[in-house]
Amino acid sequence: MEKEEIFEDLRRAVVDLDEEGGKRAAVKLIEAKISPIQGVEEGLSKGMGIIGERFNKSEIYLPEMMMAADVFHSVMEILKPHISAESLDKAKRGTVVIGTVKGDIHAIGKDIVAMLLETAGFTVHNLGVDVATSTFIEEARKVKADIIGLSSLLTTTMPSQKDVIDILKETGERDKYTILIGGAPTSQDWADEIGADGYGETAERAVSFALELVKKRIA
Ligand code: B12
Repeated sequence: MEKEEIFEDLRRAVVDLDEEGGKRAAVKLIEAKISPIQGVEEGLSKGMGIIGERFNKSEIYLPEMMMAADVFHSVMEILKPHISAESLDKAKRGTVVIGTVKGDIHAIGKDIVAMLLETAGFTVHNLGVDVATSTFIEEARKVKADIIGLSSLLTTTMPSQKDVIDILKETGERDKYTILIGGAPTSQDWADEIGADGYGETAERAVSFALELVKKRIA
């Protein structure tokens, strides 16, 4: 079976809320030795994008969006054990505190980023969703984080990413941490505007960014 066909099956499974079909496609992907990360990015995530567009046009409603998220999670359970960074040596590369900002309960993208950072050798403290600004800062201090990752999926919660940075500036701690932001409505422009160090459009990009930053620190 062609790679593209499997990606299409994964996309369709999310869009059609077809959990069994999604699991079958995931198994085929693994058997065909296709990168599971590519399966997530080219298959499942694209399917979620279509779900988002349909929700926007009121073609589907919240229950369908929740069911699509459930399909995503179930299929991820099959892919997760195969997502490993064998090519990367596992020396600890740094500590990351990551979460979805206050008022926002979107977890999927943030969890993928957390998982890939972990497989790339980072120690990851995943604070979950709806995380208070003060919690990000307290946890970062407590675990002596190198990187703070802030996820926001709603335009209304994006300002909370800025709040974290502003408070760190006020307390004189801004330079202690590398701040990465992400989530569908965010952008490089927004990262520049609020003074974040980086913007990760995809989880893969987030990881390569984190690795580049670590290299720079060591150099
Ligand atoms: C699934 C989903 C839900 C699920 C979430 C389930 C869960 N456990 O996560 C549920 C049903 C709960 C939900 C609820 C709501 N949702 Co919703 N949701 C979505 C949907 C369809 C997909 C999001 C997703 O999981 N994508 C797949 C992942 C893999 O992609 P991702 O999150 O973008 O993450 C990738 C990158 O952004 C990046 N990344 C993400 N985080 C981070 C962090 C860092 C540090 C870095 C570097 C990178 C990074 O890497 C990830 C992997 O590649 C989007 C549509 C969309 N296009 O995004 C709407 C969407 C985000 N939701 C929307 C809305 C409006 C809502 C609700 C307000 C609906 C309502 N009326 O109640 C509520 C809000 C609840 C709240 N307070 O948070 C809107 C937001 C509109 C806006 N502009 O603000 C969207 C865009 C849909 C739409 N088109 O209208 N939602």
